[in-house]
Amino acid sequence: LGQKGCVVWITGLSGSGKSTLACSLSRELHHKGYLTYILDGDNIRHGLNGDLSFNAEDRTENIRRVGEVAKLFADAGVICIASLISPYRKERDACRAIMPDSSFIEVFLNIPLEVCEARDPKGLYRLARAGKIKGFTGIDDPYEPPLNCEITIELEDGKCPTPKAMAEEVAFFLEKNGF
Ligand code: GGZ
Repeated sequence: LGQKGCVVWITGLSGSGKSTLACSLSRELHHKGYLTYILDGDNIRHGLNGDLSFNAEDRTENIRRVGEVAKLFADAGVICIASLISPYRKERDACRAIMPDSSFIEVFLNIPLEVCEARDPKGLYRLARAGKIKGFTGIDDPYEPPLNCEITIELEDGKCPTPKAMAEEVAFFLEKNGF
């Protein structure tokens, strides 16, 4: 007990490893005795946000709703891990703005498009390149990188850090900042 709630907001391209980091971080924090909850864009789009598409207006609404739900979890004292592309800076900043000071931790998974595209875990980039998915982030839809995020995760010597290494970096930040 004594845990302070917060929102860890993971942003990055499709295939950058957001869901993997969210799971790994959640496991790492559970191990240390923290209560966490993951709001994953792809999952939430099957339920709460099942009415939303990928046009700009619906992505904006997707981000807004996840931000509001994340805030509820944080209010309840949970470390809420939100992982969605959230390509627009303005909407991410709006989610930050509704949170108490310093309790919105933005993590930018800065993995180059070429690397995400080479991974293509669901074959979506291939479909986007073939014009079968329109408005795919990074291909024919914008991604606006954060300007002032708390944590940036990048390739090291051309390789992605392991899920465990990424999770430890975020967990270290949380502990250092009193969560
Ligand atoms: C981007 C898309 C698209 C388009 C379907 N653009 O890698 P994934 O498959 O599992 O995660 C992506 C997910 C994106 O949902 P988010 O809620 O995170 O997006 S946003 O924050 O922009 O609202 C991808 C899949 O859905 N997907 N079509 N056109 N990603």
